[in-house]
Amino acid sequence: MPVFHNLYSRSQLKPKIVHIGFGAFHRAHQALFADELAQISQSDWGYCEISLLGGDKLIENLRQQNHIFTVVEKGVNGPSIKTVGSVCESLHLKLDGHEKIIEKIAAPETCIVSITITEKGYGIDLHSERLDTNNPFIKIDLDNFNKPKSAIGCIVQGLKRRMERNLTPISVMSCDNMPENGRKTQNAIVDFAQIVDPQLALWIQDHIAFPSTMVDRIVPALSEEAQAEIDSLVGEHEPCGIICEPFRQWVIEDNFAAGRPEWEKVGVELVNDVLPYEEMKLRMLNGSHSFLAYLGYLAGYEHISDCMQDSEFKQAAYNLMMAEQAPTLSIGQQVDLQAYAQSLIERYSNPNIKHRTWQIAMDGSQKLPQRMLESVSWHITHQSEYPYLALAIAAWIKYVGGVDEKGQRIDVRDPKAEELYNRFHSCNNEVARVRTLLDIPAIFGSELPAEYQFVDAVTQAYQRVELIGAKRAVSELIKATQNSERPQRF
Ligand code: NAI
Ligand code: CS2
Repeated sequence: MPVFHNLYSRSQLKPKIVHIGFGAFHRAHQALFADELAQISQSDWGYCEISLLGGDKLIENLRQQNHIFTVVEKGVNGPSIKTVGSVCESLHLKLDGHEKIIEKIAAPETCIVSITITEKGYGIDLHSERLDTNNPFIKIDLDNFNKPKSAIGCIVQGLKRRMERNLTPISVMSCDNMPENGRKTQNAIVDFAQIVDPQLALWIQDHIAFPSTMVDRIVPALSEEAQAEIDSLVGEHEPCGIICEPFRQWVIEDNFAAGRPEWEKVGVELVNDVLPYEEMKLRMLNGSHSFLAYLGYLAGYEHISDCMQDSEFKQAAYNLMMAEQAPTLSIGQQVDLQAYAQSLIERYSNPNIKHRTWQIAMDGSQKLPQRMLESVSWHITHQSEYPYLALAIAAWIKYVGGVDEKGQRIDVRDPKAEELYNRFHSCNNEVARVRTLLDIPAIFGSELPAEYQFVDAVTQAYQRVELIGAKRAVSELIKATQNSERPQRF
């Protein structure tokens, strides 16, 4: 059990933030910020953790450790060990049932419900940006609203009780990697409420705040090797520990209905408009991450840091950021994007962070729009070229076909995995295969697949990947673009 030796008394904390999604990221990010704030102030902002799907063993272990856990930050010069004490309570759907979870959201002392449940957890159609009522989790909850199992269903039920009991309105804050994550969360919740109780939908719209956030810290899923390393650093088995990089960033829209922690005291940026930061991070960081994930996986690189050992992959990631993502961003006046790209390459190169390309490749159907397709649309409007984005989309197509370059099966994890596989294997030629994968409105919308040049660019890139493999396709693209006016140095 980790020994708590931080500077504050944990009894000062109240579970004023209810967090849904006690995964790797939350532990190394929001929970750590709250801990550091309590160390330097009289902050009483503690967490009640809620997990709805999987992770019941983790919650049991957390309870056995009095909700204290370890975060290990690993830079290039070795680890720094932090003990986090900001969590006061925990609930799990399987262990505690839905009623306790709903009551926690409705509790008078709850001020903020925050969320990290992955992009797919919201049940939003990425193109209409509204609730997808055919999403299996949402459908079940709409049919049985009194016993919700999804995050959206639980929050709506909790807010309903707050309205009925005339309690203070609260804030619901997404910390997932989606642009305008506040507005999307609001859409999902209001659309759900509109179906079950239109009066509640109006109350939510009028009273609940949905601040948007930009969140950043690379926190790989825990491997057996990482677990052994944590245990050895802590001196005993620490099943709730997690390893992450030293860098972290959190930009929050300062829009709260029932107060908020003084996060600015621990380096959080509170701003009026988060969208420019979200777009910068999602396109520069997550866009290049997905590029490296699909091409790197196909080229046989297990980790992002392995990709960085290949000078051409490193150059390609930088070229993608500077030539095809940076020009699409409105934040370029305020932020030195070249320095930002450079810092991302340094973070990816950290040999002590083992971030699997396979992990990042997961859920591509939920990630491509904000990471790549918005940029493609920008280039089409501005009549500029986007060969790195086209190559990344082509590599995604090859990847979701489920067979790698050596003929081995790929374990494709995606809510649309079956549909993607079936579409891929229903075609016996490359042109038709690209066409049928781009013709998925929930991913590509209706405008992009109608752009002849887009379809052609992806088809040609896909044919190159099939013919010469991912590694050579990257190498040839570097050569083909090195004499253009694109920045070549990092
Ligand atoms: P994780 O797999 O460790 O945790 C995911 C959590 O989401 C789990 O608690 C799981 O129960 C919950 N969840 C998944 N699907 C759900 C659903 N349909 N309904 C309700 N809960 C669901 O993943 P991790 O690393 O914590 O990442 C989660 C999200 O955090 C990412 O998808 C991303 O949006 C955001 N994030 C992650 C970063 C990272 O480096 N790991 C960095 C920045 C943001
Ligand atoms: C990654 C992100 O898994 C992924 O898709 O691109 O989780 C990435 O590590 C974080 O956004 C970094 O902040």
